[in-house]
Amino acid sequence: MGLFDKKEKRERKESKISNYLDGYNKTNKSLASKITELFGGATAIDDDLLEQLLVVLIQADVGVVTSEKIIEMLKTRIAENFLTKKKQCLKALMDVMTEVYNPDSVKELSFEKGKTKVIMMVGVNGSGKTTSISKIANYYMQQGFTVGLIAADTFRAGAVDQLVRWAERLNIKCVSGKENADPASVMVDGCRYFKENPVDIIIADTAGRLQNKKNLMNELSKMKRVTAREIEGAPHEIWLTIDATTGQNGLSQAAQFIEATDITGVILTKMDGTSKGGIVLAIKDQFNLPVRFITYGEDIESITEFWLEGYLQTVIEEAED
Ligand SMILES: Nc1nc2c(ncn2[C@@H]2O[C@H](COP(=O)(O)OP(=O)(O)O)[C@@H](O)[C@H]2O)c(=O)[nH]1
Ligand SMILES: [Mg+2]
Repeated sequence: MGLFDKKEKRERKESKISNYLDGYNKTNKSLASKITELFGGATAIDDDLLEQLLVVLIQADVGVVTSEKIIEMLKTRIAENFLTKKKQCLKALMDVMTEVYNPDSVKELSFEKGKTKVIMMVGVNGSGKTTSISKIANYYMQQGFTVGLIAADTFRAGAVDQLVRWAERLNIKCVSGKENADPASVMVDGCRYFKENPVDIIIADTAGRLQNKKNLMNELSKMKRVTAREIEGAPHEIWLTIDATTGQNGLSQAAQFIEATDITGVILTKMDGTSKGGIVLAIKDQFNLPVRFITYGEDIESITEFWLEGYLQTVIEEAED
């Protein structure tokens, strides 16, 4: 890697963090302020404080299991290192959250110019698949990638049109079938079109029907199978949209998708509508899935790549000793 590449990579990383913070600051950061408030009012690092911290985490959608795990780990660190200052304890909390998220287990996304990769977007209806596809397309186009779309959500009236309109605005190709067409056949058409007219990233919309798990599983595996037949190694990513405002409920719906297919990452949507950013930790700890992007508005720019350091910086603000 040349010197220039390194510099470019570092700059990209820095701009990613600042975008992340900008994006996240648009949400109302209540987890952070609750933690700050809790520590601000505490007189000592004791069981009582940790008990209250547990409640704060659970209320912020970290989930009972993951929250209890965090508190246990924190207790051990406090005891082993004789931590008595609030600042030390907050630092330990940040370390524990990092350990729970386990960033080393997350492989970096690798899109390459001139090498077609396919992203399949799945998720419950209304969770933000179509909107996120447009945002992600725009995001990668700004980085110089070429992007094409496949509108394979043929079950819902208007879903195809919605994506086609976005593609027009972005001035990119969207391969679509008629409403009620077999989604797998639209997928095949799309892959074939982009084999003739290559792009770096193909993003495919799918139907989010959740009639029953068997049905969902069959449909998603068919989509996967036909895509793999057309493009080697595809789909390279299967991203699941989770509406952050639905909290633990959203997680149990997400679980059905996770059981139905090989999800590789999560797009956490509608972060502007919730103060409960803790869901990020629950998703990673419970499903071992990284959050790849968060979205925070209806505007096409309201998206940012997920960045653990940025996230934790917003969760744990500086507290006075
Ligand atoms: N406030 C907010 N609304 C969003 C966000 N993402 C999507 N939406 C809205 O959520 C609704 C459903 O989104 P859509 O992309 O159609 O969901 P799909 O059914 O999964 O494809 C639409 O009204 C979107 O404008 C977001 O990040 N913030
Ligand atoms: Mg849709």
